[in-house]
Amino acid sequence: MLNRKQFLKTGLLGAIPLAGIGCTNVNKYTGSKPVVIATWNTAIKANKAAWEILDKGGYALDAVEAGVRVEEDDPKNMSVGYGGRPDREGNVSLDACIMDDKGECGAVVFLQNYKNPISVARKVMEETPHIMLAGKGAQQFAKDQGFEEMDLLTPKAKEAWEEWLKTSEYKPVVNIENHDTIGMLALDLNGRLSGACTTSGAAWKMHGRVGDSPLIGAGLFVDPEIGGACATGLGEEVVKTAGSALVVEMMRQGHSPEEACKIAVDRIISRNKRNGASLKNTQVGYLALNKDGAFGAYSIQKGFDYGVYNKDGNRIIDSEFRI
Ligand code: SD4
Repeated sequence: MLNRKQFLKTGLLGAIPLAGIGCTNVNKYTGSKPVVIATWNTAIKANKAAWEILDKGGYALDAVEAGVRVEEDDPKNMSVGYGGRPDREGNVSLDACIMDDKGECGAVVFLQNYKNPISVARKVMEETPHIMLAGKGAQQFAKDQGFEEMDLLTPKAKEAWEEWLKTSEYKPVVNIENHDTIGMLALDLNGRLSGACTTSGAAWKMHGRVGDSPLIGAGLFVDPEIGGACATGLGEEVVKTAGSALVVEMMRQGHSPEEACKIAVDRIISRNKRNGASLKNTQVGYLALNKDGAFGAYSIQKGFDYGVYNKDGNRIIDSEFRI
């Protein structure tokens, strides 16, 4: 699918049927289902796993869980699951949340020693009266649910941490140390929307720090009637502006997924501007998918990309950006 800029560049805009013409700021392109989208270029593998479920008519919730698990299991992805970069003290702690087509949700924060927080989050949603479990309680719950306990610190992540210890400076690097958290949104053939977001959080974070990724409304939000959104990048900025909920609300008001993401990015920019703060070293990227299967993205800085798998195949798209 072409994004808005590509439409404008190729002069195809006039030929494409637009929904909501006549209403200001409405710029919604026709989507298709099933479709899955996910943050960063690691999404190719993750989206493939999700697509295998969607293509058979499977459930969007199963698709997003299976999709993001691919990255949780992969030690090469150092922002998620097994092999994730540790905190300043050398501990790997994971955060994740999941949301289904009924608006139900589950989350785990500061989970240690279990590599698939997304599946633990799903169990929280399905097996408990709660939404979120943290720390030792989440760990105990994972154990009780039969998840396998393991050491998540790989030699490569340990080496990177030891290197960092030489300076011990907490200076997140745009698109590098906050890279590769996976947020995924899927719409299945039956029109069911679901989303998942999972991360090891900001590299070299303080022990106990939790970011946006497991927070419903910040790192992920799904309104089955409207669409879903997820975030990646410096979580503190996303939380301060209730990022993913804001994106969904903007879609509710008639904005296209890309426009909705742009508004949420602009909110971060204007907040920082008001406070005289620089965003030079800050990246945040949003992804959005509406209930028609149209999608879009927007980031603060250049360098954010995302994967889409729909009837047109599995590919990576560069996000539009502000700076
Ligand atoms: C966090 N948002 O914990 C996450 C980090 C991230 O790609 O997105 N990394 O702040």
